Amino acid sequence: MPKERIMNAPGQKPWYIGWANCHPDIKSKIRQYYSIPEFLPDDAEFPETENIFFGYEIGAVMHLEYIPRLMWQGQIKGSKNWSIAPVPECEQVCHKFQFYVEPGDVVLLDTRVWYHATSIPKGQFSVTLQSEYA
Ligand SMILES: O=C(O)CCC(=O)C(=O)O
Repeated sequence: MPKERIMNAPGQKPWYIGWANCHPDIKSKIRQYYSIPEFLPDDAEFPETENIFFGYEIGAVMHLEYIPRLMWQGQIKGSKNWSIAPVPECEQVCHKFQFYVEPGDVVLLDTRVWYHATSIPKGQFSVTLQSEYA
């Protein structure tokens, strides 16, 4: 990508990337910089892969995940808007909602049963670390 686009300079198309890392050497380097949220259960099972989402503006389109565990996600840099919607089976009792996270916030969401989309406020660069637990 040209440097102007990397930096999301005026007139450039924004970009947003989700990177699933499963390389053990990279994982141990990344884990020097964060720890698993302390409020997760001591006996929780964690996957070997973690995801890093970073970029500008666009975020993720509305979708459900097909993952084996519950998701947690820590906001590291910038802020992010989340839009959540129930699956059709729950629409009579569950409602759409939205929330906003800032650096230091941790989201716990069952992304297998709640549709979710994200967007980054204009002008901000968002970095997020995500994994799963059960
Ligand atoms: O953090 C994001 O922008 C997207 C996260 C997501 O789509 C997911 O956890 O399934």
